[in-house]
Amino acid sequence: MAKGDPGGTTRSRRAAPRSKKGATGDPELVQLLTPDGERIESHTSPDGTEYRVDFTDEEYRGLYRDLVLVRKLDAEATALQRQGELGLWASLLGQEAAQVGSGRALRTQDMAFPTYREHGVLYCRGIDPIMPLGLFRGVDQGGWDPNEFKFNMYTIVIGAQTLHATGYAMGITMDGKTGTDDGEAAIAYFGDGATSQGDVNEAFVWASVFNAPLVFFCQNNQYAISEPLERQTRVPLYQRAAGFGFPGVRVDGNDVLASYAVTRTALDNARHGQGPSLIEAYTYRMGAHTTSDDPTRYRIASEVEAWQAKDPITRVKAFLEKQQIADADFFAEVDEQARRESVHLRERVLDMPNPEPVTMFDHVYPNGSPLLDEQRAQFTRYMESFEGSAH
Ligand SMILES: Cc1ncc(C[n+]2csc(CCOP(=O)(O)OP(=O)(O)O)c2C)c(N)n1
Ligand SMILES: [Mg+2]
Repeated sequence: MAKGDPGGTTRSRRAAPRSKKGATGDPELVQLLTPDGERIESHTSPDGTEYRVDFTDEEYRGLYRDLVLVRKLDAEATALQRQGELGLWASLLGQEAAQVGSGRALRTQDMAFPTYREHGVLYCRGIDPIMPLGLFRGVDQGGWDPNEFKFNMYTIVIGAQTLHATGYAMGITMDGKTGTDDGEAAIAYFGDGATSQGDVNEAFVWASVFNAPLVFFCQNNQYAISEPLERQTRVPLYQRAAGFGFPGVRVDGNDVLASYAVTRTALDNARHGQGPSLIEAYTYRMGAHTTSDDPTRYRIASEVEAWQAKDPITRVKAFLEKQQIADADFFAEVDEQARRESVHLRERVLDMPNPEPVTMFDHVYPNGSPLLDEQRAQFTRYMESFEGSAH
């Protein structure tokens, strides 16, 4: 899908085939596309907010392409780690719709603060998907410019980025950049486990009382490594927002259309000066926490199978087929593009040069420091001490 303003233009649109209200039987869960690929025209939340999307056929096909590409690139990264080419990989498998839906809902001026798993959002921001692989191969620090792409560096410290995002969003207000259609907003990604962190709760307080233009986007993938959701909360996560004084909404995180709709609404509310909100994208981590984890130790196969039936890509494909928006040639062409891009990704990873060890002192401070210079010199002498030896 091209970067820009999908769902908000006036080109010819495909109306939702039929209205199918309350398909999940859960009025609190925003869903616009069922697991079977049925379109739900709109969803009205208990607070009266109506969610709907209005995409052209081309835009629907674009979302499908995004989903397939990010899944394929992610699978390639997992394979590279298994072959010893990456130190670690945190797979997004199962979370593609939450990431592509929210990522495409961002407007160009919006700033995103990711965790370590947001490869799909990174892709939507127009960043070369090779970038995080350098980080996980241990040959660079990530390498993209957060200001250029409006996508901050990956953050491994659980929840810390919600504070960074809150400070950034408060800055947007101080700069007077809210209140209009082209105002700015920020979005902070985090997981279900992160909601137990002090940082996240402090971010909620600050964003609330300063009315910061910020969307808290929680991907509830049901686990924090091996800890299941019931060890984090006794109430649905989106309801936590009420205690902090801002709205919360739960969306089907395996539904790319609903994820797009709720994020677009929340960001637009924020940019118009209506303050923060919390989105709980209800989803599932289909794979391991990272390549260092073995999920068979703490969850049963039937649970994984139940979520396989809610796969975020299968339902878009079913919809495109049923509505004759895409044919077999289109699906084959997308698969071929995904194959080509993953081969290209692999080739570029294998070509990554190993950095000189001494370069770890670069980029610590913009203008260096005397202490750092001293450490670099000491390290250089240490490395030189090995020259000519067998070690
Ligand atoms: C402050 C901090 N504590 C602990 C960890 C170790 N750790 C890494 S990932 C993780 C679980 C995070 O779970 P969640 O927030 O649900 O995100 P998910 O990985 O499921 O996307 C933990 C505890 C860490 N990185 N940072
Ligand atoms: Mg989690």
